[in-house]
Amino acid sequence: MKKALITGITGQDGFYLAKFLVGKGYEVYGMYRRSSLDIGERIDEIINEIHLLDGDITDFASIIRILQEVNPDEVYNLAAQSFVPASWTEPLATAEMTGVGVLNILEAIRLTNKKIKFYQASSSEMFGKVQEIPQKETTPFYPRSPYGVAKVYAYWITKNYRESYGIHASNGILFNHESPKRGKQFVTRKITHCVAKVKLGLLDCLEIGNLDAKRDWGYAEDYVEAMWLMLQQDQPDDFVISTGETHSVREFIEEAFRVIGMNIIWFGEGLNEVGKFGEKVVVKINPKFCRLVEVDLLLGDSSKAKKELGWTPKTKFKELVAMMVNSDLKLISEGIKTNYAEMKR
Ligand code: NAP
Ligand code: G4F
Repeated sequence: MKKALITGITGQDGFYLAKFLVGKGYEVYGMYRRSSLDIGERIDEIINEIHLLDGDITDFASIIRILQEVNPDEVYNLAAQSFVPASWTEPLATAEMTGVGVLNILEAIRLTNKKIKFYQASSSEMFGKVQEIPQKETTPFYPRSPYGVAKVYAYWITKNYRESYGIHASNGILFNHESPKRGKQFVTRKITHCVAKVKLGLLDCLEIGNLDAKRDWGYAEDYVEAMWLMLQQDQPDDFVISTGETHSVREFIEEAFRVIGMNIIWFGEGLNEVGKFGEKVVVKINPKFCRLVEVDLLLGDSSKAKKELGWTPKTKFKELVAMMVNSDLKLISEGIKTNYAEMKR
């Protein structure tokens, strides 16, 4: 039985990857940070099928302890401060977690067992102010946030440990991927959660930032398979994982409202633009959700992953939006705890 260690097990991807690896017959170990709150919310349904170990990727000692205890065949590093706006308010913590944390893991692998295969959760945010459309493995990086800059460091240190020490270390350059398990401060889940509340009469209006930013949105469950495939290759390498379609925040909102039977129409311009259903304003702009600098357009070309890994995305944009809206409708109407405070960020 192969053993896999997942950092960031309590996050969106941690859940889907753990579920996928358990399904493949792996013994799965997850690293989680000690918290004053219950850590189980996302991983509840698989908690009895995995082993949890407390540690922090900024704490080198805890990584060494866990590697010695588990001796995994594969390590998937999903842990990061992953919310882009928080990287401006907490730039040093972001650099430590999202950047240097990766070096901690690689160094721990080098010291304990160089045969461990390593996956790094790299990001399309590294392309930032895009130098080419679509973006592929050879597109130059131009990060636009402290988060993006930290991910560029993490990308290069992963590549460097591969070249310097022969470690099987791969970067998955994943474009945005979403699901019903997505954190509620990210735009897709914020939209689907608010739209569900509007439908249930619990909220009048969705407050949003830049309507015209475009993203290549895929489904997280499809994307974790690509992570695993990268570590099954004879040689480590770097791969773009994306759908090859881009949509604006505006289109995501329109589609989410369509799922609940509301066709919204836009009026006005700039900060005064509103989305209306009949006479009722159901979307308005709040500048506090706009960024210091923006990543305007992401669109990935994952033909290398298709050719070399045999990976393709399965879930289409409209299916993803419907899945997320319907899940939020169910969660809210069943009265499952939701955290509105998170959306105020
Ligand atoms: P997420 O839901 O925010 O999960 C992040 C995970 O990292 C959480 O389990 C979090 O723990 C953990 N974590 C944060 N700091 C840590 C630390 N110092 N030590 C140990 N664990 C720590 O993110 P995600 O969407 O699943 O994304 C997974 C990874 O892929 C991240 O590295 C992200 O940057 C990257 N990525 C994501 C996307 C995307 O669209 N989702 C695209 C490209 C790359 P807590 O629960 O305690 O906070
Ligand atoms: O959902 P977002 O916060 O995701 P973002 O910034 O693209 O980052 C996500 O994807 C990256 C991959 O490219 C990951 F590496 C990263 O960890 C994270 O998972 O914002 C998407 C877009 C942005 O352009 C933002 O300005 O939506 C725009 N937006 C408009 N109104 C908003 C809002 N974003 C948020 N979070 N909240 C808003 O109200």
